[in-house]
Amino acid sequence: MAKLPDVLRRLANVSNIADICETRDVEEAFRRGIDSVINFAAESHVDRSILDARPFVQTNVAGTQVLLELARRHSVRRFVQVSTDEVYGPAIDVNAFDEDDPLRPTSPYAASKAAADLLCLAYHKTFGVPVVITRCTNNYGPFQFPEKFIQLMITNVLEGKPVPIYGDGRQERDWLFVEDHCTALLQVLEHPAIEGVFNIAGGATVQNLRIAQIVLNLLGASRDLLKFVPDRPAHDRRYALHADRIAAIGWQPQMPLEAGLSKTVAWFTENQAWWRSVKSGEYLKYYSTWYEQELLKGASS
Ligand code: TDX
Repeated sequence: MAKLPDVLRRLANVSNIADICETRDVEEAFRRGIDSVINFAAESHVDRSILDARPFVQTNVAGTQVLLELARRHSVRRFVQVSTDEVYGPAIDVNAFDEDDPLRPTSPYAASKAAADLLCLAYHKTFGVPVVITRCTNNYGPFQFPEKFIQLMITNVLEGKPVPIYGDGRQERDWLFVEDHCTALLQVLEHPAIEGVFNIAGGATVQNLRIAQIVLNLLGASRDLLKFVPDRPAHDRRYALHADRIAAIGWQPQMPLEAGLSKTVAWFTENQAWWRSVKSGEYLKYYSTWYEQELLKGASS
């Protein structure tokens, strides 16, 4: 039997949970006495799901089912499914979504996360797996993969490259600092008696262009670096969540947006070796396929 650190190292190297199930590593980890699960594992980038939806279904849907099944068999104390505001679709005719609002995902990514949420609820109802689903708004902060908007922007500016802005740049997102998200998840994990769905929001819904301006100011860069590019297909105009339910169990975000952005810019400025190595190989292939081919196809059709 492999030692636990070996198993973790192997898990860290496998991007597809459905595949590792076949190696039985996950089952082995459960046998060693896991009492709770937080499922962070996901393919998470909307643009990549437009290029190829298959790994999103594999990891986000089939992978979640693997974990739910093992959680059921091993009678875990709690199963926290980390989901997303995107499952509700765009918040256009409402100020913000509540946990009981219908799911109307638009991208393949969002649809795969909605499917996983429904599987979790089904495992709760059918088998009594003690599931709690959390739906967070857009995360940002240190170590985030530089395909996401804020990190892509910071690293492109540091490389002297243009910053792609989709469409008119007036889409709105609510931004949640990663450490605030983690404290919310711990609260949900450790609470003695909860179930169901909890929205987690940063509380600041801001246009993309405003975020870009703050980041450019923090880096002392010119607005000329912004490059308006064709919009992402089916781009959700606005996300916003009510987070009263998690507030009622004692959580509030602590990080103001500008302070969080300043911390994030400082981290990426100081940790260039990390992101420069991430932005090589497969990343460069993805970047040119998406920004130099796919987006432009949409514009010319
Ligand atoms: O190059 C870009 N230019 C741009 O204008 C990128 C990558 C993004 N954008 C826009 C699209 C969105 O309006 O910025 C906004 C944020 O984009 P992303 O970082 O791709 O996030 P989003 O599509 O909002 O989805 C995110 O929030 C919910 C995460 O990627 C999901 O994993 C999470 O579930």
